[in-house]
Amino acid sequence: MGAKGPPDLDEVGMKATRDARPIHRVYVDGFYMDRTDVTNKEFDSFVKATGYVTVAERKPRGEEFPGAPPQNLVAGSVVFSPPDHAVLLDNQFQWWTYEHGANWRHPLGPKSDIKGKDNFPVVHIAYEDAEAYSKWTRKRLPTEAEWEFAARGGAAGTSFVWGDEFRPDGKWMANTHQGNFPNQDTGDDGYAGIAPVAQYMPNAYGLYDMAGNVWQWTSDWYREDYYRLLAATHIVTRNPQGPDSSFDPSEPNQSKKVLRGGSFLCTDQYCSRYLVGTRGKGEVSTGTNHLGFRCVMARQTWQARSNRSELVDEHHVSGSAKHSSVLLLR
Ligand SMILES: [Ca+2]
Ligand SMILES: [Cu+2]
Repeated sequence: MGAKGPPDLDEVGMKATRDARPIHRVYVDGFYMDRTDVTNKEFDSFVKATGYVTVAERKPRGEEFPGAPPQNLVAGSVVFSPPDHAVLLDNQFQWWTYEHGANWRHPLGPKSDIKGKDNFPVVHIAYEDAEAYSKWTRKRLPTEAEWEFAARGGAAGTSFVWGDEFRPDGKWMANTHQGNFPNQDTGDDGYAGIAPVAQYMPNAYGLYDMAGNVWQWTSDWYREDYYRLLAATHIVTRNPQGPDSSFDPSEPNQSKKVLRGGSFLCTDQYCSRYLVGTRGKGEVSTGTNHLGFRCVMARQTWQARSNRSELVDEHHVSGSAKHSSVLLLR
């Protein structure tokens, strides 16, 4: 696991590969993974069946935010709201706003909706929302290692989930950001902002959007030094589950899980997180309009559930995660 990148990457924006080193081997057992991110339509079925209310739709409780004036305790979520002019990339609050009334049904705020967007990834999903959905489908969230293994599609050490060239034959392979970040999104790749799922080529395992479009939750706690700790053991960890707790030196009081994949906002001007192996992080109760998820299922669970023994599309893979196989849910 981990990411390589051009050496000057360390000097740009968010320093994409600093917490993704050293590159080290891990082992993961075979599993099934959703081909796409969970869509609005799928999430809607869950909400209809269970009456589930997402974190962004709940009024924040005073006890959780001692000292906050009551008028500030309003349900909402974080929305990308770019300035109309170029800004220094030193403060993300220039382009992120807490928007009252923003949630999965209203991704850009109360005046927006998801009509006609059934096949868009669901967004404004906090970690517990993603977990609740996973349980309802009798799946679970992937570990960070499972996610990266699946994303690499059987190729070890490439820069992107599709290979080493960002645009092979001039083709766009993922929904990322073009134009000047953050104030201008030219949509050269076909989409300014979010795209429906599965608009670009899948990776070699048949998984769509494992780079770009929306970030995806994993079940691992985020620690900046986790790869150094794992690598220092000098053993190939089997099915790593992440550290026991979260620690992000830049925001030490927040509990964060690892995010993977990058989003429609990723650009080499700032975060470059469409590079496979790079890591993101998200505070567990905070959703945004560029964060979604997909689920996995253990091989045994799938077999028991589908009541059949033959495996669909099994790949035996060498490379960074030897002996493993990824099994795709269709
Ligand atoms: Ca785009
Ligand atoms: Cu990004």
